[in-house]
Amino acid sequence: MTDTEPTVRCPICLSRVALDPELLWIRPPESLEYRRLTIPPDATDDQRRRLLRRAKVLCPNRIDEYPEHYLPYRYVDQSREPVVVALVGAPASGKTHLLASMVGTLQEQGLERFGLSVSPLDVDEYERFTNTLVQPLLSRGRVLPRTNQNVWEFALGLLIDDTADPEGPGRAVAFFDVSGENLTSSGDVSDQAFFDRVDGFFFVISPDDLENDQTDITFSTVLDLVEGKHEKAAVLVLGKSDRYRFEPPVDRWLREGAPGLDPALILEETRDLYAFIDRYDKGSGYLRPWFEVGRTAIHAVSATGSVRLDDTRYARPVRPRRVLQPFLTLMAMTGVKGGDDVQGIGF
Ligand SMILES: Nc1nc2c(ncn2[C@@H]2O[C@H](COP(=O)(O)OP(=O)(O)OP(=O)(O)O)[C@@H](O)[C@H]2O)c(=O)[nH]1
Ligand SMILES: [Mg+2]
Ligand SMILES: [Zn+2]
Repeated sequence: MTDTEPTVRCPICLSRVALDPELLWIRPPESLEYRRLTIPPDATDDQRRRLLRRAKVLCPNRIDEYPEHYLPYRYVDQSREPVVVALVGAPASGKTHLLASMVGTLQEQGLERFGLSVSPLDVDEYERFTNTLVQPLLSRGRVLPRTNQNVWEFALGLLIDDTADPEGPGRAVAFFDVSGENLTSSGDVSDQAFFDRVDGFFFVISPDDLENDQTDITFSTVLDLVEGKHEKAAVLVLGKSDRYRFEPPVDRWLREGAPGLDPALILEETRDLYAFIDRYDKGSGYLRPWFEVGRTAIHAVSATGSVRLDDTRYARPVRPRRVLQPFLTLMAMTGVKGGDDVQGIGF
């Protein structure tokens, strides 16, 4: 990539972003302030690489529709457009717990056995995510706070290498986790420009709403506004499925573990859960993503393993169940994980 031909679009405001190695920024995890990063001209390649894992680029923010914002250097320094993932679901459906438990489980287990190697796009932001969400949930059994209304940054950025493709440069993947409240009105959703750039969705189903015959407004608001859905991928996530651990067919899938990248098993789980959701759904729109998005699959997960004790704590140690499965399936459906054997994933 050259400085004159920026290839990457900012997912927050959709401006093209050029890379100027002379103008980089940094924000240490304990700080709120951005400051200039100067890389000494005599730095070794290794030193340079280490610094660039913490560096940020100020977005030109062409239309001035959004407050000033920064992107990780490694997001901008890509030869292919990064992949953008959005979590969609009602307030309190469990989006943030899902993302935090996914990252915690990734840190613990990795995905090397499935041919994926995952690293932070931006070390400082990743540490911030770990300190504020992953550790409190998984190490201290804390209930995470509900997501703030106005976020102008993605929650998490990862660099994902397909180890079966050693020549491949890896893909940058950005995960947006906005508050469910912000997904209930068309005005608020259209204010979030990243929805015009999304490649993959997690549509998180809340069992409480499903059982109470409550229509999911967030699914329909997003699906009504997003264009080109046939080109996109979505995993419907039956969240909080610890609630259904004795109920067929969810019990079986919780007991037997996860299908990994086996297309036949993913299809079997998807079929089972489609029938399960359809039984409760009674036309409330929970299956709309299935009909409208190009490639879809359905998985049951539990981000916590059990219900919370009170407003702040979980009764038992937090043990996520199957949270890496939606991640893996979405990486296969968005092409981050390539290869003939995963072509059949997504229905
Ligand atoms: N039983 C159970 N409860 C869960 C699980 N995941 C989340 N919860 C509960 O659901 C509530 C909301 O979780 P959040 O992750 O904050 O939900 P959210 O969708 O991010 O909510 P907003 O940010 O307001 O849109 C919390 O009280 C959690 O305790 C789970 O896997 N099982
Ligand atoms: Mg949230
Ligand atoms: Zn921007």
